Amino acid sequence: MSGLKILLYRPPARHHVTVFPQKTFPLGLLSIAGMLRHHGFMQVRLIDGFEGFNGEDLAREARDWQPDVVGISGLTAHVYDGMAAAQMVKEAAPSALIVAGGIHFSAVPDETLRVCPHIDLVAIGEGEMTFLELCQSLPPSPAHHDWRASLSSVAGLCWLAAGTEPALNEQGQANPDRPLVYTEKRALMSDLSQLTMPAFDLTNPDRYRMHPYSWGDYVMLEGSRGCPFQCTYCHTTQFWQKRWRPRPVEAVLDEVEYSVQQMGRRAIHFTDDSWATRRERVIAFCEGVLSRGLDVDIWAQCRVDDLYRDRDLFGLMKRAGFYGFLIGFESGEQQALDRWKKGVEVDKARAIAPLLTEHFDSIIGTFFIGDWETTAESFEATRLYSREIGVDIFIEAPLTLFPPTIPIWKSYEARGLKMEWDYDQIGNCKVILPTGTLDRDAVLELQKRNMAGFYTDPKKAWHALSSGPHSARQFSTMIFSGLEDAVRERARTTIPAHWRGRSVVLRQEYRSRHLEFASARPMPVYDPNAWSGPGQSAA
Ligand code: B12
Ligand code: SF4
Repeated sequence: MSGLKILLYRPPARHHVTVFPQKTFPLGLLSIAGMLRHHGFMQVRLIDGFEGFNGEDLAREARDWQPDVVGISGLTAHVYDGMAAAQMVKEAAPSALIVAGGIHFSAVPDETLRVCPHIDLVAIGEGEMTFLELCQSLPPSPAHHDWRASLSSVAGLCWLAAGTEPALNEQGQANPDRPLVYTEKRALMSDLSQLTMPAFDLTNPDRYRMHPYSWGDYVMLEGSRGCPFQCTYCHTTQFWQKRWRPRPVEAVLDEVEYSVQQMGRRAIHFTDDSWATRRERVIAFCEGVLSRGLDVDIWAQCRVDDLYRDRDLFGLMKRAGFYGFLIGFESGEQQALDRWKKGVEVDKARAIAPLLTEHFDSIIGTFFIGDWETTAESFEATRLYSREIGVDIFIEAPLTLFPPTIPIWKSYEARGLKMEWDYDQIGNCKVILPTGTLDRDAVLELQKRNMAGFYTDPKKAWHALSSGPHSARQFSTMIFSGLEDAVRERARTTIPAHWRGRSVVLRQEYRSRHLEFASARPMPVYDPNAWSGPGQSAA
């Protein structure tokens, strides 16, 4: 058993997540914690921003407990809060080694380390094995030792080389002369049966909600990782490397059973990008739920083509507890879907629409405002299409280009367009891009018109409210969370930062530093093969 003290942190969410539950379990960190414990690291604590904690709480915990390693997780929406937290932890516990990981930091390790020198290293990619091996390789009080030497054989890490020049330049940023060091590339786990049960006991499950205003008996589980498709706008394709890896059905069923029997949770939300990728798994899972006598409500994200293939299984799925799906319909124009390599046909969606309505009480349809080729007619086609297939919840989101560049970002830059770098905007999907025929204002106007048209249409409201309890809850949540976001945004812009705490002041500083850094450098091109061997400089 190891005495290493490990503190994990997920920064808070700044905005409501449209219709999604705002307060979701930090599954990535819980999975890492489960793996650590399984290998004898019993001193693991977790502070979750989604539970209402922030950088001040993390720093307090770090001061009192003096952890050896602090792991900070991050989507693009969490970057500035994560960096502010790293600085506050370093001040509170100078001997802690600070590791940033997760989908955003993995994409831009260079930028992360240079903008926030308090982050010691970035763990790139899938986290369980990297973090475990990192902890196994560290000496006690790692930051006071030569941790770089200890970690050079752990795959999937990146740090700034130790140097004789000062660590920080006059602006307080990491010295640009320090080269970057990548260890060997971390491969995805070949077999997800190696995963252990997430350490749910590190959280207070009652703090999480399927929706902010309802459902306290909720839990988030994972059935598979990744997606075999390669839609041109999707960040998942890069992080999970276009591979779909299932967990054993029995392990997933064990977790469902544990959730019901040990945690008293029966509203299950699957995080899978594409839950129904394999027909035989759909059958095995549903039959397993029924044969184990589990009384659950289940929600998952599925693709149109998978649901079309399995339309004869809708009855079985319903009996197993499925009440609804999130489906990425994306567009009512087939040529747009083909352009984005979606691999889906609008006619298949039309064919299953009545069956979906008949069997499930909540269909959330996501659509997005497309690329340069999108026209005013595309908006109208999408509006009509969403009505035709009868979604209960309609989400039309802007095309969001996450770093590192997906090809579409470069195509916009090549047209001479000034891109938005602010991670508060990108991370919360608030960037509006122009198209070949529409400027930003026109795009925003059309999007608002489609969204407002849906939510102010009494027929749609009645349809959603009368479809069933789940759909009614989601519809009302959508309206309430939108209002709450507007109030919170107003508070942010009117209450001075220094009244709102040090983490808010620091997050603003990191935002400015990042914007300065980004304007001086082009968006890096994602190249998964660019990593050099252990200990070599890649700068
Ligand atoms: C569930 C989910 C959510 C949940 C919870 C998100 C969360 N913060 O945990 C909810 C519904 C709240 C959500 C919201 C949003 N989401 Co979301 N979400 C997902 C989804 C489907 C699964 C995430 C998940 O739990 N995976 C399973 C766990 C095990 O994986 P993981 O969290 O990535 O953790 C692993 C590694 O990343 C790594 N790791 C993670 N943290 C750390 C930390 C350390 C120290 C280390 C070493 C490793 C490490 O190790 C973990 C285990 O391998 C992903 C898609 C995907 N497949 O990744 C999108 C995804 C993460 N979401 C995305 C987006 C865009 C959003 C929203 C902006 C949507 C919106 N329009 O509002 C919001 C942002 C919310 C916010 N402000 O925080 C994007 C993120 C892109 C980006 N660069 O940020 C993704 C990738 C979807 C996509 N295809 O584009 N989301
Ligand atoms: S199907 Fe969904 S998860 Fe898969 S690549 Fe396309 S958008 Fe991403």
